[in-house]
Amino acid sequence: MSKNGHDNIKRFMRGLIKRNPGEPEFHQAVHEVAESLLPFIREHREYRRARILERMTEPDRIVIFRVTWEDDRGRFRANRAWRVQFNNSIGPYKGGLRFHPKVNLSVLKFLGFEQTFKNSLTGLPIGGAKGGSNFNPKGKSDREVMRFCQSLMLELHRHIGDDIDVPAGDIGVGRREISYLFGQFKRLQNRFAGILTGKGLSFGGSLIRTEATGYGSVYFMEKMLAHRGEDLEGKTCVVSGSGNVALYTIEKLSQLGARVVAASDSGGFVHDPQGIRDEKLEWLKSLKEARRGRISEYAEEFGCDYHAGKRPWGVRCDLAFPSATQNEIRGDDAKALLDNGLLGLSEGANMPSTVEAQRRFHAARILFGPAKAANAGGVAVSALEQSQNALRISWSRDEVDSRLREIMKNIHEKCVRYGEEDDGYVDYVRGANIGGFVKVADAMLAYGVV
Ligand code: NDP
Ligand code: 2IT
Repeated sequence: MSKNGHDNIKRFMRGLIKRNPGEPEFHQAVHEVAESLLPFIREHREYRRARILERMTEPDRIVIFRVTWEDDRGRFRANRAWRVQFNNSIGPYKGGLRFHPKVNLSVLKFLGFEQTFKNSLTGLPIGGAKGGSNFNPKGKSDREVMRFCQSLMLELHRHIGDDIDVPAGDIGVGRREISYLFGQFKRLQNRFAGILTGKGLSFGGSLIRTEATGYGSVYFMEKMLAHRGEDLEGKTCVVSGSGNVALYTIEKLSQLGARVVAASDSGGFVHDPQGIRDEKLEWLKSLKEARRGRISEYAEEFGCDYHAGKRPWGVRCDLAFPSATQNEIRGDDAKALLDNGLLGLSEGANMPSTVEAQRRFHAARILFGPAKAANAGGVAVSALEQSQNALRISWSRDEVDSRLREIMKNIHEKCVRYGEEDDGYVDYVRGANIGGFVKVADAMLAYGVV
């Protein structure tokens, strides 16, 4: 990039940081996008004149509220919750809710900003949002989680709706939480509508939604490999996390002939050189989905190594699937992966690679599938759930899965269209950023000064 180009980004970021002090995750997400987009915008006068990127980095609105609830011992508890409605230019706001003690406004703004581009990439009519709370579901009883969710919905229901904003799950928010939230919404508004996705199958949920993010991340990797004349067969893989995204990434990888040798949680990682598959995978699913146990129990059950307090990136692999949280791959982790011969990485989590890690992956020219492309399968099937709800029908597993495959293929094509360089190398980061930007930006231009 020219000196002028660098100065341009610096100037833009200075303004953004000044307007949004103390929000490092938000700065990081915008910086990555600005690096791809500012040179592109310079070549398109209409976007420059309309100050599109300045406007796209300002959320439409943010709702912040207190959630008061009572724990099992009768004590009063208070948490904070947010809904960041980032951009509804191409459809109603859409994006998950995260319950985790480290949730703050910076994290939710980065997630909402990313969501706007991701949702556009799916080709479906969904705007970008994110929300959540600093509530920690770990160690809470089902009743406590229910009371918290009901109290949260008491406020949130005023701000969401099937044509307004449709939340879903994310870290700490799965089927149980969505069910409590949906039940409370229905009670408050006396109407049954698709105002949340990831619902139970008996009350409007879609087949494949549970699997969609993990499956989609693997389908995206398949497409990147195919573009280089390779496939998944026999590849050794490392997955981080053991939650919703990780479990179904592992499942699809093993179905497609790859071997997953590591998985993790916030306590550490397990290394199973034989591969996490078949009855071992089913055991892990029930450990995490039903019993809410720790990954260390997998090592005890199957007699493999457990590394407490460590991330899994030192394990030799061909392919990596970070599927836990933001900034979980640091510069030294990226170096370890590359030194071990990493071929490709698909980001199941949102922004799992630090700036330094991304720089190393880019320099090594590996297949790097950025989150907004690689993990878009989850929200895409959420949008399919919305369509089924609106039509009051349910599609079969095969129908939803084949639509998901088609969507991931189209996202891959968009990334290639905007990210392919003269020598055939595809910069998927640039491709996803520009590919996601154009549709939203054109809608904003059409609306005039809004
Ligand atoms: P879950 O809550 O189901 O699982 C999260 C997993 O990541 C758990 O294994 C958890 O371990 C681990 N984890 C969470 N925070 C940390 C941390 N700070 N350090 C280390 N490990 C951590 O969440 P999901 O699987 O739904 O989400 C995982 C990632 O995927 C997130 O980045 C999310 O934004 C992204 N994503 C999710 C989508 C979805 O459809 N659910 C869609 C697209 C992206 P522990 O249990 O010990 O906390
Ligand atoms: O980050 C994400 O894309 C999600 N957590 C899923 C959002 C959704 O609306 O399904």
